Amino acid sequence: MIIKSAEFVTSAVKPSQYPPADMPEIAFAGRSNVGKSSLINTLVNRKRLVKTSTTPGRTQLVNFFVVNGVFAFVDLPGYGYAKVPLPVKKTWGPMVETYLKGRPNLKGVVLLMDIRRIPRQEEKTFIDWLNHYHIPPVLVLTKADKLSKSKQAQQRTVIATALGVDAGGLIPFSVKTRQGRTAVWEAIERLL
Ligand SMILES: Nc1nc2c(ncn2[C@@H]2O[C@H](COP(=O)(O)OP(=O)(O)OP(=O)(O)O)[C@@H](O)[C@H]2O)c(=O)[nH]1
Ligand SMILES: [Mg+2]
Repeated sequence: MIIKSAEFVTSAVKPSQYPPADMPEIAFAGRSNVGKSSLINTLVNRKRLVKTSTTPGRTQLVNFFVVNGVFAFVDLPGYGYAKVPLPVKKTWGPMVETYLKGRPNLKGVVLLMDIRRIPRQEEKTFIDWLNHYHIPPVLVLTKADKLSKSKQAQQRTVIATALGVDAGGLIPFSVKTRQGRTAVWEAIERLL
């Protein structure tokens, strides 16, 4: 994918604030602090298109970006971070669910998981839920630079088993080394 442009469009909490559904869209989801905003920046070769944070739970809105003027990326707020205030937690579920269920131009969801963590019920439920709504998932294992190549291979198998998916379908990725960038793009291009 050759990136000619990447622009922030808008932030939304409800459908009336979404931009028009006039181009194919890919959303990025995962626990807070897993590296969603960092992945988007790496994909579009920009350092700060999307704000990343040292404070987990910073992305609390549905943020829309347009790439090359022809498709959109959506940075979803992270889930499961304990320090997010309760009122924010209560709006997270409905806000994300409303987006995922009601977006006619949504072509797929990139689900990010930390390569060092064994996914729990949350991730499994989310994948089942995506399947139920016929939204194809792309599964990315972030922060791969934190593990050696052999440990990465091990974790990939452990995570695949925990999720009940094929290990080949899990893409190890790192912002630091850019490992996996091409593979993630290939998966996204297939969906677009
Ligand atoms: N070592 C390493 N650190 C990473 C990687 N990706 C993200 N990080 C770090 O993890 C932290 C969180 O990254 P973000 O991209 O802001 O995560 P997020 O999922 O968007 O977080 P929220 O918006 O809070 O849900 C930042 O300090 C990043 O620098 C990676 O591949 N390797
Ligand atoms: Mg973020």
